[in-house]
Amino acid sequence: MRSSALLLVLLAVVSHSHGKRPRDPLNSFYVQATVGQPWPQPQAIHTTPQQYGVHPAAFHFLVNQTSQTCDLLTSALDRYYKLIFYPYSYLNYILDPESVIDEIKDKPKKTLFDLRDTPLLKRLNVYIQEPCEQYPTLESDESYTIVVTSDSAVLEAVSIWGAIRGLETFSHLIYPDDNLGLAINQTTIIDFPRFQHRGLLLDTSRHFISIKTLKINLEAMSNSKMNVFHFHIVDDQSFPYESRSFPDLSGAGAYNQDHVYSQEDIASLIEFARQRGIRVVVEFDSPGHTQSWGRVIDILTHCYSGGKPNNEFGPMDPSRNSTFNFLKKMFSEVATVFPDHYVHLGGDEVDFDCWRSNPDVQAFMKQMGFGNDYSLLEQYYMQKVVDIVGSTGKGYAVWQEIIDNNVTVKADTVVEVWKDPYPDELARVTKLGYRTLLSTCWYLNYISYGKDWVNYYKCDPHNFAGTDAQKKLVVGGEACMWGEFIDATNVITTTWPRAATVAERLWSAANVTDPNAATPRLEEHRCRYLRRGIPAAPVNGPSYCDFEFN
Ligand code: CP6
Repeated sequence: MRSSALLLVLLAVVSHSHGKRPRDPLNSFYVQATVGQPWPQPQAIHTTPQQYGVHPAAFHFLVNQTSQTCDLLTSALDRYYKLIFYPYSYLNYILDPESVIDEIKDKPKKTLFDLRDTPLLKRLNVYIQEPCEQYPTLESDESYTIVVTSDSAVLEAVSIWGAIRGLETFSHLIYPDDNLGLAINQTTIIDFPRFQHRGLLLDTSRHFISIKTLKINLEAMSNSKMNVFHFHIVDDQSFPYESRSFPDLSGAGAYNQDHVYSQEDIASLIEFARQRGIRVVVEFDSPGHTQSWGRVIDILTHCYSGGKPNNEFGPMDPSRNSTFNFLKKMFSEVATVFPDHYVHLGGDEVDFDCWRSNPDVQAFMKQMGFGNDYSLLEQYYMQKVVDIVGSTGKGYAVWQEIIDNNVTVKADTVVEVWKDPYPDELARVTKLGYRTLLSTCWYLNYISYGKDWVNYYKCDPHNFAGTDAQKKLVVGGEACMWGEFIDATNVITTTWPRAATVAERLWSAANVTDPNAATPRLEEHRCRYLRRGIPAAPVNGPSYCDFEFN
């Protein structure tokens, strides 16, 4: 960033920084939250005990005269103003912008008259260096600095995305205070992410999740600076994506016609994500995990037993041209509907038994000289799919099996590691020169008693033997919430704040690893979620929030 000298000075003092502490640090029977501390931990933060009052009638955002600006910035400023001063009304407002802010419930407890002898923070000056991009990308710059001194604060960023991250941090610095209503301490922050890809996977095939709940999840992601929504939209059990070219896919493949995402739904979700600097990377997993696709279109392998088709179906049928003609149409549509450069092509857990049983597939294997090695057939299928998707101009992400089975993919392919032992796999994938993502240790769908987040917190994507060049190929990671036991009743409470601990691992410096130091801040973060209307579950054992969820 602009002032690396300042960064060094700040890093030198970061260990002395003293935000507000819990009120009763001696009580060890329950966990107490910090006050005004951001989550995830910034790269460098220095605060002093000097407090300023923050009042809705005295404070405003200002875009610097020489700053770049755009609709993304003006709407972010509007949102953060409401989030800071009217947190109880905020979620309703963003889900339905026509709804009115309930100022009676949210009315500030202090008047400006009460605060007449208090130093007040009057403005945050926002400055963005570069013209806004339309959509965030893997390469986006999310760095920012915040300086809160006197009655003015300054937020500087290279890009709109950095400004959005900085506004989130700014909102964490402001805390409810008995004397001042809302307060902020004198603070300097220099911040940037350790990893570029900080994702969360939700699975909408095993259980449908409404657009409203997906938006609440996106809001929760932006509160923890996560920036990729991995939309595992279809799978064996259901096909809720309403395709323009193949409407019958959801017609027969969805659980029912209320359990479908229309093109408008998808567009509104992508826009909601864009406003928060979140990429939507959609996954159309194949050749396995495609049973729901096969209910109306004849693209799956017909399985045989005793020399006859047995009415069961396997993975996509690579022996028929019609399969690939279908995929060409399907993926060229997907390329236009989802603006992100990347599409996730899946490729995991392909079962060879059905392929083995089918005489046409057997003949094809012979014709291609694959012998009995069905991983060569998988390789052949995947090669065709990546070429099809590559020709639409898109890049792609795949699950690790694709590389394990020696498929050659484009140099910008992102390989997602999900199996143990993950250090070996990260070493293997990066040795081949591919970019990679870690998800193995962040399978949030495993639910257990106790502080399971400590294990997420300890896991690190650089925890493998490799050169610096290999480490640079790790672009980040993803928390995965598979949907077998998850729907709108529990997706938010089960994902949050557990995913936030992954978010801190992926954003904060490599040496931010102490779960004991993180605990009071995580407690504050969870209480902040509640205050903002997001039902994040308790994860630290006994505790309370000043604002409990009702
Ligand atoms: N569905 C798909 C799944 C899983 C995967 N792919 C999965 C496997 C093991 C666990 C959780 C989820 N349900 N399509 C693996 C990438 Cl523990």
